[in-house]
Amino acid sequence: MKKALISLTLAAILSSPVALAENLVKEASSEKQANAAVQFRKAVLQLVRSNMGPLGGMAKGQIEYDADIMNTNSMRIEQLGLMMGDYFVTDTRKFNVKTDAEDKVWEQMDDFNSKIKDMVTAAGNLQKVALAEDQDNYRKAIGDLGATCKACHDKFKKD
Ligand code: ASC
Repeated sequence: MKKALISLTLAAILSSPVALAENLVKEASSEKQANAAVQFRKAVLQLVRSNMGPLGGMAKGQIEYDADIMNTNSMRIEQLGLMMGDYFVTDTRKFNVKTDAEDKVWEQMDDFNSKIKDMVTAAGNLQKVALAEDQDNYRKAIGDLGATCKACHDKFKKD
């Protein structure tokens, strides 16, 4: 009885896609599923963009320094970064979808995920700067975060 329970639990863990999601590439099974995957990953990126906007404005001096907004937005970007890899697991290359994603996303998924990790790290750092109300370093911290967006776009986004 106990043995059966253990092997059942083990089987559940081993077949769970969640535990391994970061490095799994899963081919989309239909055009409908591929289109949904494109829609969802765009939604995540749009949310990053909407949170990045005010930060960019602050770095450029177009928007007044605001540590609360910086804290909130950097925390959101960190969280969105933590889910971003999961939203790119579905490989849509086989289908005729309208996407800015380069094929390299699925050909070089480890590098793609490593660039996402850079964004998560930079967002975490910006949050620290915001919480410390460190007004000498926030522009650089925002710039460093923006640079991680650019590094990924340069390689993995069609222009
Ligand atoms: C933004 C935004 C991006 C990045 C990128 C950084 O604010 O919408 O896609 O920063 O421009 O280079």
